[in-house]
Amino acid sequence: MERILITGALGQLGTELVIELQNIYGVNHVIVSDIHQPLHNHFDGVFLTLDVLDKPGLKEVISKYRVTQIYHLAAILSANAEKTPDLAWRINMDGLINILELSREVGIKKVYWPSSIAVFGPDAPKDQTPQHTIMNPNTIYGISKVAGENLCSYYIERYGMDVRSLRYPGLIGHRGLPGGGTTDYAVEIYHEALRNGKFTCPLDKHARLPMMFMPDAVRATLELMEAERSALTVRTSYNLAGISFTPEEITKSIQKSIPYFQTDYQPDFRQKIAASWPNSIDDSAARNDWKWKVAYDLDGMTKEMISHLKVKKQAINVC
Ligand code: NAD
Ligand code: AKB
Repeated sequence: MERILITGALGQLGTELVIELQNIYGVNHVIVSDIHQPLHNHFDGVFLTLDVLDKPGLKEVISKYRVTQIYHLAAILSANAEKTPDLAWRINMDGLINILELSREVGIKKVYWPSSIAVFGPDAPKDQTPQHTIMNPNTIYGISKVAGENLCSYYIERYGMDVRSLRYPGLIGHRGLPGGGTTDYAVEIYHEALRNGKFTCPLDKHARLPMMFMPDAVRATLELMEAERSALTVRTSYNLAGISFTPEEITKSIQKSIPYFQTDYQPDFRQKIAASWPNSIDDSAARNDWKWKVAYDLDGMTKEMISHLKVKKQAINVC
């Protein structure tokens, strides 16, 4: 019987992944944790306040709940990381090494840890960025993700552990709000389209970035975690491709449902980060090894985002 611990579970990804993991393993087999308390009673089952820098606290939880798998999501994302690089490094790196060390000590069966397209810096090929290529990230977030990937690979090689990872593109979902990334604009734009009919974009209108709708990202995560270990050839983190688009293109997609919607552009420090990242990703290793296939395109995602956010807005108006 599996018992799953999720760290950083109140974030954009955790909010969605918890629901699917609870569906698979049962509500009482998923231990939901974050450094913060939930604002609303989001989740059924066990919620714990847990700081990933608190190694003894983590150890106690792992042992008390006889945890068998860990999804380690706690992190500081790219835009926030540039504001406090020292804190971002500590949370992203010390948090990961705490999880890997405790997993080694107690024999956790599988660890999931997300990486990011941020591992690629300005020297990497921009289009269809390959799985294995020059990386040289120039953000503290990207540097922590490259180091984290190598750390995971080290624990796999040295201790025979089963650690799995995906390099997510920017994730777009309607359940959780994003937590300080460069790609957050692609979530905020939908909220603002419905709220105000206009949006001020912090990126340039032509800033093309790899993105993915949340249901695809959650499915990719679960498919990777369920894949036969012997099929996995990438020990660091798998490239994962969804949709690549610019702020101008997502605006046009939204205008198909909300014709009066307008975006204006006031690029800030996030544009420099975006400019250092790929335009699109080659994920053939994921497609070959565990048969990954994306489902949503830009207009498909836009339709779903608008219809779910409209329902949410109506519910708020009724309250
Ligand atoms: P998020 O910022 O929305 O959530 C991160 C969560 O971690 C927050 O709820 C925060 O409270 C928690 N946290 C921060 N410090 C903590 C600590 N010391 N101890 C415990 N919890 C702590 O991020 P997300 O979008 O949910 O991302 C989850 C993971 O996926 C991260 O590793 C991120 O790098 C990766 N990722 C996300 C995206 C994306 O577009 N959202 C893309 C690529 C990779
Ligand atoms: C960010 O923008 O920091 C994240 C990511 C792509 O890792 N969304």
